[in-house]
Amino acid sequence: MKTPPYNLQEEKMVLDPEKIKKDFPILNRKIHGKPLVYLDNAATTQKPLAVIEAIHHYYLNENSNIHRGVHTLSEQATLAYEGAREKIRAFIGAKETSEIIFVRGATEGINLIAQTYGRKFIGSGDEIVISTLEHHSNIVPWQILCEQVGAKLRVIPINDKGELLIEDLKKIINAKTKLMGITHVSNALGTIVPLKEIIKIAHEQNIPVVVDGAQAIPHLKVNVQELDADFYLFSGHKVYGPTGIGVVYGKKNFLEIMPPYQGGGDMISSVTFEKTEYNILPFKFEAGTPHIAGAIGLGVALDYLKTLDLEKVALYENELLSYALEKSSEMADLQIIGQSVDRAGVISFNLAQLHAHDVGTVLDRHGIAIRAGHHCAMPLMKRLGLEATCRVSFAVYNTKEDVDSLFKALQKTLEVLG
Ligand code: 7TS
Repeated sequence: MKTPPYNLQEEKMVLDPEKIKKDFPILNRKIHGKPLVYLDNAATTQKPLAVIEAIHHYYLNENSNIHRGVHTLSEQATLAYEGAREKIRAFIGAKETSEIIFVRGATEGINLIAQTYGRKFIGSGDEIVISTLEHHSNIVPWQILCEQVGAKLRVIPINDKGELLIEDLKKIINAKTKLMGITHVSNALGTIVPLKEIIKIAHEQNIPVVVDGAQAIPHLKVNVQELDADFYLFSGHKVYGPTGIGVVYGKKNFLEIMPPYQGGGDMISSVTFEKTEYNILPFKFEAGTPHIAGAIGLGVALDYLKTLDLEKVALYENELLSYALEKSSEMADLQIIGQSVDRAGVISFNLAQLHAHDVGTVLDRHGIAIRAGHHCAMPLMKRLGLEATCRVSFAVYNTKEDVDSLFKALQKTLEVLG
């Protein structure tokens, strides 16, 4: 049996985008005869070979159910799965692995908190505060909860640059505010939210804060303890890991007083027809057989990022962003949407009077993948007076050449459609 490729070497690589590109086999593809330029990373990132091989290795050699077998395969699968949990704990700076819950993704993570913490501790007349920047995943679960318990949603406004109005936040929160749900980075505009400051303001009023970190984890070094976030969640597939796996971090004192999310195997310590005792953390929140291969793959994805060094990754991606912003300022027909100085990963824009979908479709003919639409942020689009934008979003394997290809293709799009 081969040694599991679960542990990449710890030594740091020098950031070499061309070399990094080679770690992602899909980037060799041609689309409509043109080399693929993948700029839809906020939707999902591509996977490095190390992640693909780890999943392959798991199913070839160790596939088994976890936490219940006395046989070798089950022990190995359990070790790999719990090893992944520890990698995630270390990556986000949590205190204990018991605070790391595996879920399907960011969406399930928010629903979990809404339906456990929310159902238990939020009631009629209470208020939940979110922001104008939120993805539908951080709006709809709270609306459902509000309907169920008779609570009310309040929304922190933004300025025209796409930045949160902190002074307004201070006016919105009051004695009725029982929870705040806030994104770390906007998926539609790239705005980095001043989380530390917001969490501090919320905590001064004893309001717990749920952070949607889906767009932050791939770009920023996150430390949940430094942020003092009460909950922090993200999806594996946006950070070079597999789909169908994600993480909820919760402070232990919250997780302990929360009821379970789903009932079933593994989340119990004993069951009789009269009464069920729940398992200890984090298993209380992981009913049924989880996505074992997914968790292992996510652990390896984080190993991969660590070998690149997240600080170097952030600097490099910032350089790419600045380069792309500079190029866009040279293009008279291109209007950038969202002007926040603090931004990560994303540029939203509209080209002349063209519909974003048409732009995206023409770019695809040039092998360039971007997202066009409302980006699952319809209330934000409404606030900006738009129906849709084009969005390019960067990952560590993108290069200045990718940006050049994008702008060449945008120029051609103008010639064809303009
Ligand atoms: N939160 C944010 C900030 C997101 O950007 C997304 C997905 C989610 C939550 C939901 O993540 P999921 O993995 O559970 O689906 N954002 C996008 C996007 O921008 N384009 O496609 C998906």
